[in-house]
Amino acid sequence: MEVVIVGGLAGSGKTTTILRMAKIFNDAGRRIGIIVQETGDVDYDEDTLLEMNITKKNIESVCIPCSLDADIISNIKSLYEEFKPDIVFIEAEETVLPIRIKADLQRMELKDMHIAPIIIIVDASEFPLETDMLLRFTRIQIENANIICLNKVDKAHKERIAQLTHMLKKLNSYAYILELDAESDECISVLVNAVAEAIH
Ligand SMILES: Nc1nc2c(ncn2[C@@H]2O[C@H](COP(=O)(O)OP(=O)(O)OP(=O)(O)O)[C@@H](O)[C@H]2O)c(=O)[nH]1
Ligand SMILES: [Mg+2]
Repeated sequence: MEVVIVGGLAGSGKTTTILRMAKIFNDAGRRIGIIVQETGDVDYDEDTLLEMNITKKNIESVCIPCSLDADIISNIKSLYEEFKPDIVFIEAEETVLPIRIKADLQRMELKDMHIAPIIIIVDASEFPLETDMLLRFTRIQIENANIICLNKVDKAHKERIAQLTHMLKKLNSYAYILELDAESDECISVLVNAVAEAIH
């Protein structure tokens, strides 16, 4: 079971990106599970999930670290036992650090579980261009990301994207930064390939 943790600010495009990736992996025959801390406007569309036979579990306790850990662990365990997914996507609420979820998952020592590169989604049309403007949790998310998606590039000026890329590289020179329009097939397949290369 591969676990793909997706973080980023509210409205950055996490749900859209996860659903698009899930569809591609599902079409390739992988069983998909999703764990989400529901806070946003755009919910996962139940019909779409049903069509793809995706099992979704909601975590209700947001911003309470202890119960959050317990929730993620119990949800991952039951998902694993009941559904045996090949890939589980975790959509983290914006203030939650994916690196922390990763550490909690690693402590579980669940057999057959592998943590995929951490994905952080950034809204390229709105994300601050100065490091001083970043909230602490956002900065930590960027610093610890393995893949940073500059999403909504369809809405952002080229100059802004270049400035943003420069700023993000200063914070994290190791991450793979890719431009994304989560609503375009071509962009999503680049992301899916990057994830597929890292998982088995
Ligand atoms: N123009 C544009 N809009 C996008 C793109 N990706 C997502 N959106 C839109 O942005 C809005 C927020 O997307 P979501 O996928 O719900 O974002 P989220 O990060 O899951 O949001 P929360 O769960 O509220 O934190 C929706 O209206 C999407 O349709 C993109 O690449 N381009
Ligand atoms: Mg969402």
